[in-house]
Amino acid sequence: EYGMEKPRGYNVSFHYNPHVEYHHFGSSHPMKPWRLTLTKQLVLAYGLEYCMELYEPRPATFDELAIFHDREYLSFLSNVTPQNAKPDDQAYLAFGFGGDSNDCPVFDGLWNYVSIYSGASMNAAYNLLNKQSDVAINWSGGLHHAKKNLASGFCYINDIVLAIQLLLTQNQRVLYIDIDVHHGDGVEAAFESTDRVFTLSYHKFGIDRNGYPFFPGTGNINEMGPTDPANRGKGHSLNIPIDDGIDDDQYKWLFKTVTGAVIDKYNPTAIVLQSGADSLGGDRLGRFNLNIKAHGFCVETVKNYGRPLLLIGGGGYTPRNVARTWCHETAVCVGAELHNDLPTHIPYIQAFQGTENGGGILYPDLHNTKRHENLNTDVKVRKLVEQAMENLRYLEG
Ligand code: TV7
Ligand code: CA
Ligand code: ZN
Repeated sequence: EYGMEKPRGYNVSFHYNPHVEYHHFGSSHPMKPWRLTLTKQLVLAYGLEYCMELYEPRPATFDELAIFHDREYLSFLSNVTPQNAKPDDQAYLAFGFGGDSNDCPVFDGLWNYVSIYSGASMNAAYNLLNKQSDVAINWSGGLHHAKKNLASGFCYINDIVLAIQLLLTQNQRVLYIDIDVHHGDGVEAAFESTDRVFTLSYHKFGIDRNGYPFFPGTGNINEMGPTDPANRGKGHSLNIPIDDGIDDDQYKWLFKTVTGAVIDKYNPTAIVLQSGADSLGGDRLGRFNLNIKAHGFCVETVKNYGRPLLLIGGGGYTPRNVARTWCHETAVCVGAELHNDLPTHIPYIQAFQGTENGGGILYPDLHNTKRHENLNTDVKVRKLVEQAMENLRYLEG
């Protein structure tokens, strides 16, 4: 079907509203929207804007967000401010704000922030629908933990669910792939009762020394969606639980083998890839030991299937490496190779210089076994693939 099309230009679009950068979760909070400023600076410094269409999307509206989210939740989210917030209020805690961890703080401009990143994902999805783009990119999105009436894990609005809902208007089957180090639980939950979306997440899974499960604590290999045979969504989720310290070769093999099998069996007409950069080595919250090019290998692998692709961001808590990775992956999409020496005449160049910050190059070695020893043996990784293949048998008749 795809091979029959006559050759034509390959279009990549970049959907970005710079106002997203100016929001702050709080000084000690690991989620830093200015990592998007760094990303944009690298993309521009390498001249990648000449290889794609740039869009500055408007913020999503209340009604657009209500296609997935509950109106009572949206009313709360759109009205709450640091000044009027009552941290002991029932609604406040029930909707996932504040709490002991303060994962989802109420900060200035919160509503503005969520409508901007959501508007960008929806704008990107529309570009795929009207065939203006083959690949549409929104690095400000990918907030995969948000539920219809609950903020969770730094995520308030689930822009991924909203974008997939748009893609479903013209696609019979959408594949969602998630390489953020955390389980893509919100997207999985939103589509658990349909066979028109297949969700595949790779993530760290397990109990830590302190007795807490790695967030959000779900996504074991046996979690494949609903178990009721009458539920159409049965078997339409695949979770790949991974231990600390996985290296490039293991991850690349795991990703290529499992993702390839899912695409072959499910045959999606559109793909959404959440490319959370917290699966890199040296991430402040992550546990893996991936280098930038191994992370980018996942993007390249998916892109090469030639289906309409929505590429979105997600986690990523060491900003300089988030920027490096998303710049590299933008280049992968347009088919450009980037030189390793960073252009020096760029704003914020100091963020990338010095041995601590990656020595002024695009591809520093991030593999660090001192920080996270590799607990994944090759035998374990092979067993995981075997179990994943076994799970995929549910997709057959
Ligand atoms: C998509 N890890 C989001 C990932 C969300 C992870 C968590 C923090 C954290 C929050 C802070 C903060 C932090 C240094 C790190 C279960 C608890 C934590 C018991 C004490 N510093 C994405 C969410 C995760 C907030 N949450 O997938 C303000 O780390 O683990 C938890 C929750 C509650 C119970 N406590 C442990 O990447 C974007 N939060 C500093 C300030
Ligand atoms: Ca994941
Ligand atoms: Zn994450």
